[in-house]
Amino acid sequence: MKVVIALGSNLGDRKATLDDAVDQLRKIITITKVSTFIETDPVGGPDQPDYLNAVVIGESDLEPADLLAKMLAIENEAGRTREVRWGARTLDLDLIVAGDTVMDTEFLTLPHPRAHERRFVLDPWLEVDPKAILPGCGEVRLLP
Ligand code: A4P
Ligand code: MG
Repeated sequence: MKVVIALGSNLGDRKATLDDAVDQLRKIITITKVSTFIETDPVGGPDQPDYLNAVVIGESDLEPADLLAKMLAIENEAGRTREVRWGARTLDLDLIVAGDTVMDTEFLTLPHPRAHERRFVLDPWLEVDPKAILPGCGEVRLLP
């Protein structure tokens, strides 16, 4: 199953955190593409530092819920805490797409419900996959 994971960091040594997260992700999925790390203005939430964002594409046989659990463990290892929604974070890992799975449970919504409206996800994703497809939304296009 093809999986697309978005990475974001805006606290601490952002580049080192993302490099390390990619290494950790390599242990749970077969990574085929890693985008450039791009600097982005924060979207939503309180006043906070700029983000470094990236997208990783890979292959995985894990159930999406199991994959998400492993991603949350990687976030925790990176010192992620949750005080405010959309607040600053050392590491955020979002599962954007898992094959053509469409689901909406308390813990996991696929495709990621906000991915299609976020340049910090779409720009790096299209860089590594110009033919990207969001199940239920069709071909991924750049926002104006
Ligand atoms: N969850 C459900 N579906 C998913 C999914 N597809 N992938 C649940 C990942 N998690 C999913 O997430 C809350 C819960 O969502 C998880 O426990 C999981 O069970 P979280 O990471 O604790 O909270 P969050 O990230 O603050 O909330 P949310 O709503 O996921 O925020 P977003 O939409 O990820 O936005 N600006 C820039 N420039 N760059 C960024 O990376 N990120 C955010 C967070 C805001 N602004 C940003 C950036
Ligand atoms: Mg998140």
